[in-house]
Amino acid sequence: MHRDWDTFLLPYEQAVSELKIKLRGIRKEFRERSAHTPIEFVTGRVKPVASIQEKMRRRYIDPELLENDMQDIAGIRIMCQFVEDIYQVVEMLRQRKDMEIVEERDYIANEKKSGYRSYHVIIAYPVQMSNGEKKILAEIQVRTLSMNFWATIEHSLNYKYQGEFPDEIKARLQKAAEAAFSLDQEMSGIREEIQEAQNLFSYGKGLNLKF
Ligand code: 0O2
Repeated sequence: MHRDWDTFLLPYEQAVSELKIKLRGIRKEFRERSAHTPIEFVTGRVKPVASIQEKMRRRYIDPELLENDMQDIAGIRIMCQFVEDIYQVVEMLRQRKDMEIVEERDYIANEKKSGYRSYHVIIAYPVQMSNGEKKILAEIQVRTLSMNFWATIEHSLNYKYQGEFPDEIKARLQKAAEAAFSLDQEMSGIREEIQEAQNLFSYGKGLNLKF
């Protein structure tokens, strides 16, 4: 099947741009109110064509069913300070009227064998194109900074080992994943202290105080 990838990916690019703006807007809104923001930062990408093709081969995805069977062509990542923020963000996503949640995968309560943790939300998102509305699927990954640190490192090692990690590296990565999660739990334990300090800090900035 011949596909014009540029045309195919247009609504996905539109969706990623819109979602980044909307989610960054939430962060801004919290900051304006000087409240603790559950969103630390947001990134997004459209999966490169080579990665789409590789995943189609690996997962035996029928090219005719690509739009339905590959849910992460449009990908958004929301980074949070605390695990509790993740669930607040997910609840905000559930309440939104501009997207429909089609699936949720809690890889925090059910971490992957690799040690991977994140909360995945698959949404159906309507994009207004010149020839009408197109609903596309997008994957929103919500994770703490610490989960993101681990996933980024593991992902880059994956390129080197193509998923076939030597046993020692695999074990070290699993250990590192537990250490990262333990950091999250420690931080959650002193969350109120930290947030109080952060509120003081942003209050100070508002008054132009130097501290
Ligand atoms: P990218 O864009 O390079 O990150 P599968 O990919 O087959 O395991 P599935 O069903 O497509 O799984 O969806 P899943 O597992 O909910 O989410 C896939 C995405 O989650 C991956 O995208 C990663 O971004 C992330 N992810 C899942 N498991 C791991 C893991 O063990 N380590 C890391 N670092 N990330 C993981 P892709 O396809 O890798 O693309």
